[in-house]
Amino acid sequence: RKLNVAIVGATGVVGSIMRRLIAEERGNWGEVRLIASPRSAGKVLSVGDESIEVQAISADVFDGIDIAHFDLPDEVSAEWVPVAAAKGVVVIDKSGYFRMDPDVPLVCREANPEAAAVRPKGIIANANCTTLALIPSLAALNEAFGLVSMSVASYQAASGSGKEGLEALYAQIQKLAGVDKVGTELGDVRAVLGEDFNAPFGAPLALNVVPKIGGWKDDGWTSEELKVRNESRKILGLPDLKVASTCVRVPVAVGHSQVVHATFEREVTVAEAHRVLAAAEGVDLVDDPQNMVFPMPIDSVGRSGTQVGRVRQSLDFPNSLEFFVVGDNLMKGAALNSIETADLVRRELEANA
Ligand code: 11C
Repeated sequence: RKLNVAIVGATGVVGSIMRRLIAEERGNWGEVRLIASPRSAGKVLSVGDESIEVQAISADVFDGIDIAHFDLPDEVSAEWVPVAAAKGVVVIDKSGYFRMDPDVPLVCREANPEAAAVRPKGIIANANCTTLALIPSLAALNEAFGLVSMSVASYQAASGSGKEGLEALYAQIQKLAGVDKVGTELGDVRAVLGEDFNAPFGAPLALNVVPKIGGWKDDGWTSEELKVRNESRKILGLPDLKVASTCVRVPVAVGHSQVVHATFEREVTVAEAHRVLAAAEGVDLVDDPQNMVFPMPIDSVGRSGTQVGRVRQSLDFPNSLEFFVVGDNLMKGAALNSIETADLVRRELEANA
């Protein structure tokens, strides 16, 4: 029989991409079930040309499901993921709640596909979108040259905060659009937007950058910065990898960009790095800067691969490379990675059936 799949959190911005991606591989699945909060129950959403009614989350709604993609806030996943897993469902969870649990694999197929098969709790975690944009290129470079440390700075899109973030950015742009020379006088952007526009980023985002993503943690770090460090170490299987990360929100709709300074066990030339990156799974090498060919978020929307370019051997650190990475935070950063992990599990379950 064909396996049955559920999308839990089907109504959000990632949920709509999940529905599109599942529609593209519809033939692999039996039933596709859409699940969301009781507020959204009864809505009818499309999966390709099928219309499917959204069901309210409950224990019974997981009956008969083989694999479930969860895209819910951490605290809601914490409650419902174990309920689904207890019913024998293999859960692929996009929240941050289970990622660092030693009994929950954190899977990115370009780095550790084998980890998907070892899931003592029946749960597989999907990493943070910023981490996932880095992993395909880092995994390939690590295998070739031995990654020792990395320092990253992110330029993250508003849609990392979901529908609310995207709508807030558009509303701010609209409000500022007709104001002559706005952004050239101290305080003028805040004065036009008013306090209401501080949500959800904590400050205006239009005509601005905000160096704070996620919650505050000890010693001035943000949760996002710690996720990049902890999750990269776990996925790459490098528990001692030295990582420095600063995460910044920029007024971009979709696509998380990152500047990476990565240090290897030996000297790495640009030609060597290009050769590895050009062959790497999940990486599009986009590196012809003289012709203005380099990764940019507006050119990465909807693409499956992560784009890598501006590769340079560091002038003062011969063992280090500088490069620029862009990944669609809703695709590889969320929906696509979950789909790819489900593909590994589906093949395994079908082979063992
Ligand atoms: C952002 N990366 O751009 C965050 C959103 O751990 O999955 C995703 C948070 C997470 O705001």
